[in-house]
This record gives sequence, C-alpha cells and structure tokens, in this order.
Amino acid sequence: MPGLPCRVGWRRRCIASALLLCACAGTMPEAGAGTQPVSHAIIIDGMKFSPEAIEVNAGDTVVWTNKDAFPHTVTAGNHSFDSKEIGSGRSWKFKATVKGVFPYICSFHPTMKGKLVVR
Ligand SMILES: [Cu+2]
Repeated sequence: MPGLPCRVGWRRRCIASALLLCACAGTMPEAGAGTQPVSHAIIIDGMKFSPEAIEVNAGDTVVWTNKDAFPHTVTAGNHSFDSKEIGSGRSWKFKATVKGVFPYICSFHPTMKGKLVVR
C-alpha cells in the first residue's frame, strides 16, 4: 500500500465501492436465469479480426473496433448481421440473440475472416 490514504480518499473509495455494489445488484439476473450478459471486444487491426473466433452466450454483446486507417465491415456469411461500413477508429456493436455458428467476413476485403459462435 503506497502510503496512508487520507480520510477523504478513503471515503471516496468507500462511496465508489458502494455505488459499484448497487450497480451490480441492479442488474443481477433472476435465480436460474443463467449467466449475465456481457460485452466482448474484437479489434480490427492490420486487416485482421482479433480474436478471429469468439464464443459468446446468447444475449451477449459483441463490439468490433476498427483500428485500421481505412473502413471495414463485419458481414455474416448468411447476412444475418452486417455492420455496413465501420470507419477508421469507429466501433460497431451487435447483440447476439440467435444461437449458431456465424462465419463472417469484411465485405471490402473478403480475405478477412472471423467466426462468431453464439451458445
Ligand atoms: Cu476490410
């Protein structure tokens, strides 16, 4: 522990953790409802989806962020989802509700491949 926290700092931390607790309690799933939906991040960088394959639970959200200097898309092979153009530095969010295996590509660069598995 780096030094003794002053009283104000301690109180601030206390309030912060209390707020965190409240936030968690507010989104707690009902008993037996399974796992809580979470968000997964996929980075598009150097003409690659990273991670290339991802497995999520139905109800989870996946966010693709384009770190390349040019636009990409996230387009399912069966067209069940299509981000359309994701500009440089932009993100696209998708809530995975349908279970299945969804290979996807970038429609601008079809050699870019990824796979979304929804359980
Ligand atoms: Cu692309």
